[in-house]
Amino acid sequence: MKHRMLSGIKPTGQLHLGSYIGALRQFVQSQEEYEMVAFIANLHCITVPQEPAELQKNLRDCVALYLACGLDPKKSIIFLQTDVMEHAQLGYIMCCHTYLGELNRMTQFKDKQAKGEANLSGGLYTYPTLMAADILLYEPDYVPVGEDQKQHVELCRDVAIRMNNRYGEIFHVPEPMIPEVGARIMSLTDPTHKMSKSDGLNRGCIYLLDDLKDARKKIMSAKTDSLGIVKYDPENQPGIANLIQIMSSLQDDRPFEDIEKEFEGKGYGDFKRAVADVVCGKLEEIQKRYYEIIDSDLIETTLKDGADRARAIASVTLDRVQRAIGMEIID
Ligand code: ATP
Ligand code: LTN
Repeated sequence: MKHRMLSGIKPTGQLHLGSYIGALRQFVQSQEEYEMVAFIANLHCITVPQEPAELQKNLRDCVALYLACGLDPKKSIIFLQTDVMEHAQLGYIMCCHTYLGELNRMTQFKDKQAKGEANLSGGLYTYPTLMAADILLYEPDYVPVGEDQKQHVELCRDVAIRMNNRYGEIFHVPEPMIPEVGARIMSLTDPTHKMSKSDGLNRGCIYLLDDLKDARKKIMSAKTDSLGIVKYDPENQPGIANLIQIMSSLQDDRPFEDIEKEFEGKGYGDFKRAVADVVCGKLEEIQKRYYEIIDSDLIETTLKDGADRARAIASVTLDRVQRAIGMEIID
């Protein structure tokens, strides 16, 4: 039997090269070998304020991009989180089994709080418990995510193990799967921070739907250093190391030494032009398919079929959990 893999993306904005390399690319590669469950975490989107029209566009774009990047609805289960009510219900149960001390250790929330952002929501604070439910409902063996999500998958494991000890084996405990290369793609303007949609001016972040000319410009003006050598040395040359990672991931995990060799004795201009060619080639391929899909009914049919298949799995898990906890009376 195939092992199962599950992951989700929270499209609070447009998907970018970081989410593609750190996550989406793994989903696509995995669907041959694993039974892939890939969902769109729209409940997670509203943990921060959203404009309804913009949110809807981002969700539709996200489904179209899943498909454009190569997820195949015949092989993978693709659905919208709110189409499967079991997420919210198990999320509440997980929340009731998670300690405040555990939530207080989550660095993503602490970072947001430290930035002094006003009116952070309760949903943002408890979101790792909903994420635990997202995962456990489908009993996956692996959860492919970028480095920033590892702590949340570990929390999910801790709470699942604790509940298994208390109620019997109600959950299958999964492992996070972090890619060796590309787990943390950095901003092009500040290679000490991760590439993110919350990057102020957006010059450090390449969106999958960026105009190709803009994407090229962002790479050509990426921050580098004054050493003038194309070498993978994240400590002393974080900008160049980031570009090497981007190039390697988009060229089927091409070895870093191979890239270093090709650019031996050449300037950063030549190297950046080559990286821009590779990135724009990939974006062009994705965008071509995106425009074929975005106005077609493939989005609706994919989500309908995906939700039916997802519900069939999730309802069995939720029922087992509620029964074990002693919450159910009728069948
Ligand atoms: P952002 O910081 O842009 O808001 P996010 O991590 O909050 O991104 P998602 O878009 O849901 O939100 O991320 C989807 C997946 O992509 C997650 O598994 C995340 O770990 C991964 N990911 C996001 N940014 C990067 C990055 N810069 N490098 C590698 N992986 C990333
Ligand atoms: N929290 C993740 C998105 C996410 C997820 C999940 C990833 C929600 N539920 C379950 C893997 C498994 C994020 O912010 N990127």
